Amino acid sequence: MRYLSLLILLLCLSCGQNYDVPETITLKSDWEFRQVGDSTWYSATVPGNVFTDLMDADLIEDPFIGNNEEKVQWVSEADWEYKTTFVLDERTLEKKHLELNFEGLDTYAKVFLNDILILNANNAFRSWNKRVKDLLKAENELRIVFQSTSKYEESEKAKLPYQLPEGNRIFTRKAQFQYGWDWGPKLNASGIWKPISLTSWNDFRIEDINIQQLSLDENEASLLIEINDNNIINEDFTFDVYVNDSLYSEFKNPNPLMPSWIPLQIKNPKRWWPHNLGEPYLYNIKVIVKDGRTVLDSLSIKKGLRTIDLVAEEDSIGQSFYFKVNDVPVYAKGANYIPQNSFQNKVSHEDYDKLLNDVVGANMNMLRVWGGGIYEEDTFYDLCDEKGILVWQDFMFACAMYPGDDDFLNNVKKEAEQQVKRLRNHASIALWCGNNESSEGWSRWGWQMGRSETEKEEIWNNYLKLFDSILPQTVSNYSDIDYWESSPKYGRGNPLYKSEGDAHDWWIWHDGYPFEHLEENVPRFMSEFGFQSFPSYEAIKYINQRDSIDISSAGFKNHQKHSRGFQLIEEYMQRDFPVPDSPEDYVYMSQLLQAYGITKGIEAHRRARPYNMGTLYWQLNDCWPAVSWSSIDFLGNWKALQYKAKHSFENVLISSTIENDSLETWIVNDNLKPENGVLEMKVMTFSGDVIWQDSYDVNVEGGTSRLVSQHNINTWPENKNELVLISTFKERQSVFYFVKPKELNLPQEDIQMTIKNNENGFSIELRSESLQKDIFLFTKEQGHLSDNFFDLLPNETKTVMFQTQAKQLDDLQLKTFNSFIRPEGI
Ligand code: BMA
Repeated sequence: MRYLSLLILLLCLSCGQNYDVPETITLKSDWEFRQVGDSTWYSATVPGNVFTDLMDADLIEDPFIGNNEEKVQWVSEADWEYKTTFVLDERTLEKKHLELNFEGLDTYAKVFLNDILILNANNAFRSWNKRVKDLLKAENELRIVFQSTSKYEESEKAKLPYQLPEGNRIFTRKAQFQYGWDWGPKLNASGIWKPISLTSWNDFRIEDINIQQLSLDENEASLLIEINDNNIINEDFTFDVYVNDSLYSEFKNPNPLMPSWIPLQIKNPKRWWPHNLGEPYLYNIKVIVKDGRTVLDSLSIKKGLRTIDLVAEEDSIGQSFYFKVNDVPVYAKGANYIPQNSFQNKVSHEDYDKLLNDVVGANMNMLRVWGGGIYEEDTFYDLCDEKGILVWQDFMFACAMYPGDDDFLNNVKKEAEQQVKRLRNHASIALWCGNNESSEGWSRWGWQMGRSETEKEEIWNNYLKLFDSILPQTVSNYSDIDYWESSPKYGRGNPLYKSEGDAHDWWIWHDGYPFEHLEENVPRFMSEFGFQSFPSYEAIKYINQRDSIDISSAGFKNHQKHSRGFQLIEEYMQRDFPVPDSPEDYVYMSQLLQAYGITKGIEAHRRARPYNMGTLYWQLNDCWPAVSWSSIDFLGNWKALQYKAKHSFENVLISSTIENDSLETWIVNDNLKPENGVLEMKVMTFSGDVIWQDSYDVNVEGGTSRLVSQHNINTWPENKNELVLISTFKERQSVFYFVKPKELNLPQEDIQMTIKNNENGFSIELRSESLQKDIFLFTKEQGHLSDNFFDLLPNETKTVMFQTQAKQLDDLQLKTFNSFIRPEGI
């Protein structure tokens, strides 16, 4: 936004105004690094981290390949030193104020400016500002020494008379997943992970703007713009406020010693909505501060006007858990989000844009930023605002109990203040949540075993200090967002998990329960449930650095971080699917298996609306190429789940299920308006012979789910494994099978494929005389298929668009689930 200052500067030149705006220089060049004690310096990238710098210097191999992760563990145990030099002109040196801004140092860092220690940083989630006018010269050196986190952690551990679950990571305020997770490598990075800049100014600088929404109705939005600065305000200052580029008011500051509060009314305000319910409209609000004819500073904020509430109230069932946006209950559909790369500097704006487009493209309206990762970059929240994606934001605490000493708590308090203030203007922020699974862990994971009562009390009291006092107070002091102590409210060991608050259902996967369990046990809001699958062929080839699909190499196995992961995939596959021999087919089947289980859950949750008001599966994305619960792999490829979730998340969903021999068909309508139409249902054989059909006039109110048809399945012939139900309602179609995939007696029939060039790539037409289930198209060419893993109905043509830069599509191949069905008796 400082660029805006420069723009204004140029404009002012042309309109006769003076300017004296703050100027910012980003210190990103000429950085070098070395291991502390070594004599050789190597070139470094800032922002960055020591792993990627070592890779760039060819000193280590890519830890995402094969077993390389193991070979680079020494890097985290060493201390590292970074330095740069920068030159300042006289004009800058003469400014009244000069401040160095460190947006993120990971983690224990001593910062020296011209050999003087100016900062001792100890929290990767905090930013640090240092006034340095007295220390700066024409030629300067900035040097930062990072101490390995384990040294500090060991010394903190020694101070405690007991051990806290889980491991030493709890002592260090940095991304917890970097210590290794069940989907991610142990790559504990250190370095300058966010930009460093130098800002200089004379009389005035805006530090931060907070736009409070005092009231909002059809006629008017009443806002209060709070400008935080550290300046003495001259009585002649004016604050010009622009709304969408039109001058709204020229405000004279009434009280020179107070922060500036500017009231702002917007008539007939347009609201911000999650994208599936309306337009995520954003106002552009700009403040320009002037002293007479001199422009001093300016800042723009994109502000969405909406109300948002978490409704967690006692009701006849237990405790509700749902979000209301603009007073309308919103069904939350989406996934849990983790960092996109173990090395944050490798995540580009384009990566954020693509992933969040994939979120919208799959009809999701909420992401949960999970507590073991990072508070995301501004870009992430800007894009969520723009694209209409709600964000459930965890504080960065996960699956552990944390220390309760004053130093730790004060450190966290400052972190929370900075983060809540940073994110409070974002329309997308729906909730702040204290931690991931710490409360559940304490109650249920055996963490209390072998501890004295006093010890337990102390640990739990420390938990309460942080999650029941410091964090909720910070959220309410600095924002109007709701706070939730821990996700889930209850673990699956407590039967209340189904009737109160949010739930994580890990009976599936961790406890090996069949997927049907999800249909039988629907909670009020499912904030986590998931199942693993293998990543794309491309990701597997990357891991092995070979062109063939090898899923048994030692290097590949290192990319499965769950101790029973392979075994659980196999068990579930045997239960519901055929188990293919070839690795290539096994990968395909694992993705179908994951999609089958998770969409079963999504649809059961949605059918249960309003008992259940949200379903967020675990997990959207990966931080490295891996076998994991993700629906989009590290390279951005959509797995079967992402395609199938797209259908299961559509605002209007036709969903069928069998309850005690009764086929029940539901229509779920997440739209605000009613949906009226005719539901056509037909049961047919795989070659298209219709054996039953019916139609129903249906009216489903907005924001409801309705059972629209019930039919006894025993009225149809015995061979349910050769039948399919096709239901259509207002151009939406659902395909439903009566038996498990492995029991289907699907015919073997040819598929005709016609490929045609078009402006954006290729169109692919497919046709077959009998039903083909789960057709998977794949090619070496990069691009995106409009649909994949779909069912092709008998004698119907399906056209898929392949968006790509490629000029040829010679290697397009397909798999069909039909080919895995062995004719009976063989
Ligand atoms: C949930 C998450 C993560 C974990 C995932 C899969 O509990 O919160 O901690 O990676 O399960 O085990």
